[in-house]
Amino acid sequence: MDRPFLRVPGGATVTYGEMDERSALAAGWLRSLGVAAGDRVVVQLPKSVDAVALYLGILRLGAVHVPLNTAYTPAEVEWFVADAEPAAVVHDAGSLARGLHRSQPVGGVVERGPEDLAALVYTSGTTGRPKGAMLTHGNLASNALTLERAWAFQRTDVLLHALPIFHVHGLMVALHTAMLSTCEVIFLERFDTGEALASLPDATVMMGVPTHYSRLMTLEGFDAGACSRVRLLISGSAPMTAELHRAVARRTGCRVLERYGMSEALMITSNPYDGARVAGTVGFALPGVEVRVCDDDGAEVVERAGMVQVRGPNVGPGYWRRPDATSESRTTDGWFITGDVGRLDGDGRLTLEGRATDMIISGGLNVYPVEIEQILDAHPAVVESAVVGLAHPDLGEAVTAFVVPVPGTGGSGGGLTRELAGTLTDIARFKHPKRFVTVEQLPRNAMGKVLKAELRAHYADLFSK
Ligand code: MLC
Repeated sequence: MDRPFLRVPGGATVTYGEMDERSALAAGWLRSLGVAAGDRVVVQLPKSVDAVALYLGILRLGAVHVPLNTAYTPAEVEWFVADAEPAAVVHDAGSLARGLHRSQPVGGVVERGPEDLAALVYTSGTTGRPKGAMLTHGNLASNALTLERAWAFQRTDVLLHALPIFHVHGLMVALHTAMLSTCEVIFLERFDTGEALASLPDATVMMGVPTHYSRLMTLEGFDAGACSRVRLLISGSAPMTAELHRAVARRTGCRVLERYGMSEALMITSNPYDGARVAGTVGFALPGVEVRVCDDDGAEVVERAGMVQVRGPNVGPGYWRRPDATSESRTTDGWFITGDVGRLDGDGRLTLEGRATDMIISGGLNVYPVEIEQILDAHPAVVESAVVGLAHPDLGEAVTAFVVPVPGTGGSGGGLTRELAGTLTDIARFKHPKRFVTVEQLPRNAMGKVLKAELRAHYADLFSK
């Protein structure tokens, strides 16, 4: 197959045939390290052609891919490795390149069934203890086939890819769909706004998080001319405001197609390819996927807000070695409880209205407040803290820490903030609060529960001032 696959700016274009060869080398290298079918392989690598080859090599061997955000600290990685118990950890691009160079290719593919595990994707949780969302080959295959059709991918497409490949969006949504249609991918190492804009005129499809689009909007050149070949702009991983949706349409003539998904269930709903893409909504359940909204008593409701639940071949079997968390996330009749609050209209169009948990989505990355609060609360100058997401023009939501200092410690100004920031070195930088606000006390209800909604409402404009 000499069809172009990954076009790396300033580098060569890797064809599908070359990727096939490289992934066979990656499989050979892993096998020489003792990796066998069913084994986990933890991967923390910068985005590269080799990293894609490694992913495909892992699947080729029947092993399980465990991608980690490159921002995770050694302490975080240590935790994931202890939990996943991998046969190998790949974190050095140089070793990978050398490994590919000297290994014997493994031709063919170790056969796997639809129930077999293909990936573990770690997500944090409301307790601060991350969980590995298990995804099977059946999940990956069904979602990719569905998306290829739903978004009308063709081999003539050129996908602009500036997402990281350690999450389902960049890896499983973008690359799988591209590979199924054997289209070409402009493979940018990271999202640089200027580079993305410069690549756009060659692209027919772009997938991104809302921050990518809001950053493009800051450049005048992001207009109908730059999008002259574009047939589809797709957004996901975080809600796109109706305002941004309309602004992009005015500027480029393209109505962004917003879709909704999560690591545990891949893609769940999508605005239609042909049909109304309504700003502020995430569209309809994808073919083969069922979505329902239930009230607190578990009764299905329409035109009313409730908990979004999903069922279908896209939903993974649960959390790695966490039967407790797995059963908590399932209804007794087997639906996956997303944790998102939404409303279905009579036609089945879903609008998301919030979250049942206080999870924050910053620039398309999930952040769980408890993880940060536990560290801040342990500081001797802190009585207590509350971490919330506040509206942010670039990130959608920005992690913000409200801190009650111990009276008389003098801990109210920049000194305490700097000290607290210094205590967070064991967690990834993207989780660090963008602002610390010292307050005398936290708002509470009669039961003593901190009212985060009140903090969010009161400080709603903190980042727009
Ligand atoms: C980077 N930083 C962030 C951040 N990303 N802070 C908060 N939120 C984020 N998302 C911080 C870094 O810690 C650093 O801080 C500074 O910003 C510069 O780092 P950078 O790496 O140069 O940032 P940048 O390249 O600008 O990255 C921003 C971004 C990136 C929005 C382009 O985060 C991104 O690509 N996000 C997409 C994530 C994604 O793919 N999500 C999909 C999840 S799958 P300091 O302090 O060190 O200077 C999923 C399911 C689904 O959700 O439905 O898709």
